[in-house]
Amino acid sequence: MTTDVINPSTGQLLTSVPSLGVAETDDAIERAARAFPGWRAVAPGDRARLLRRFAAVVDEHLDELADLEVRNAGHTIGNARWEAGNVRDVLNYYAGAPERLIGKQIPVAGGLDVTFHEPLGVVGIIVPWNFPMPIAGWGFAPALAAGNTVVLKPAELTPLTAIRLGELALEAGLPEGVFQIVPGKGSIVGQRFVTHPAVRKVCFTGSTGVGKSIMAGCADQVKRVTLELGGKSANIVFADADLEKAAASAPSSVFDNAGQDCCARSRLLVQESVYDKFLALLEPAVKSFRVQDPADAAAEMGPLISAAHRTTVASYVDGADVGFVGSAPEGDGWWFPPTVLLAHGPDDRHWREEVFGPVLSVLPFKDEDDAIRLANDTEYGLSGSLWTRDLGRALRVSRAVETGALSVNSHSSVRYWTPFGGMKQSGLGRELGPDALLGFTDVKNVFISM
Ligand code: TAP
Repeated sequence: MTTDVINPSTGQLLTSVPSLGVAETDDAIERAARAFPGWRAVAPGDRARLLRRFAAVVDEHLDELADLEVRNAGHTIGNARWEAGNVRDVLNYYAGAPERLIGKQIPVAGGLDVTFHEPLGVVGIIVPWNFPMPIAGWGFAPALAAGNTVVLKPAELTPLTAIRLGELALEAGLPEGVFQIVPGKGSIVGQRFVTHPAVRKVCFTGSTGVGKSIMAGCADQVKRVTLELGGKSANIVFADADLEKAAASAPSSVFDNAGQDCCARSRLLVQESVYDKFLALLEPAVKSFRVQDPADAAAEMGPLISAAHRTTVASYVDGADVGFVGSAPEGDGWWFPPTVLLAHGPDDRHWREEVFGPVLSVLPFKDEDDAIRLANDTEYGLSGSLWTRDLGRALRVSRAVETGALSVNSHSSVRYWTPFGGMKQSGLGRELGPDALLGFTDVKNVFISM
């Protein structure tokens, strides 16, 4: 079977790729299981060198990978280049790990007690369509560094960069079977990762609903699981903030990647004393946001991923109180303009649910307590921002907001050397930074009697 891959900027067919069934998925998993003993036995320095070589090969193909992502996912060329560079950087970062997976020596009577960070075996990684390259790299780089072998399922809509990364890994010298791409449907390939006993851990990024079913499925074999799920992050603007700076950066914090970003600051909370002033600053910033051919270097936003997704996004705008709207190309492709909706309370559907599109909901708040209450009034807890010049408030609110990543006077959430992941129903476990690595190992304690 094959799947058609579509360019979302034009709606045209790009290519077709294989869509694997259960038997082919089992073959890949079994190859990975056979490759595991050899890969875990590779000397730490040699495993580090192979990962650095993989990073170098990715770097040599950076333009090609970025171009593929522009065409397959509609990402702007600026973002796509950053994303390919992020795979290289994550590989280089975790290439430092094989030589630093250091256990403990614990004092005991009558012998020696030492701990080891043992690799798990085969790790199954399930990737969504919104950030195909980085999310793949955040899983496979630490998994491989810790000595595991990997089977990776890209989203059916966006398999091209993952398939290319699989080829580049072989070109870099990773042994056969250590890192395999298994394209196909989530309900077939992804499900098999959950049920096949040789897969010892599943790393899933995607919707909260599918994440819950994967967690339930993994319980049957007490399979390790990392979940990176949805978000409905708040961007809180206090009256004492640098309002010009906060307004200038608010559009990219939600419209970047056409809002198809789990960290999108899609709930804007503005202190009521500066609400009108802030919206007046925000309007020109939204209207001048450049939505155009993502291959154009000036583009700030491309199309949505599919026609079906555009219909879903539009359903949140229908009947809502529209504040103002930016512009988007007409004609072919799944375009949608940046849209600001005025919320009338925290029960509005567009305020509560993850839209996963270029739609920003705005609501005023009274004071610090009110802002914290509204920000936390959601099942999600992934990301967020707050804007203030008061350091005490910045710390108080940062500690009180229930999210895994928060930025003060900034919208950045992701650095490959700092932890990233969700609280509440936004996820389980952490990716990136030092915390992710140990999630790909089990601690073994050995006592030697003397
Ligand atoms: P999903 O429909 O959940 O799909 C994500 C991945 O899971 C795809 O590869 C999909 O395969 C696969 N999948 C679907 N059903 C499955 C099943 N029953 N068993 C195993 N795998 C299955 O999400 P999406 O629409 O692609 O992505 C959007 C969602 O992901 C949003 O909610 C967003 O917030 C979340 N997201 C979160 C993060 C982080 S870091 N927290 C990052 C990106 C996205 P196919 O689609 O190929 O069939």
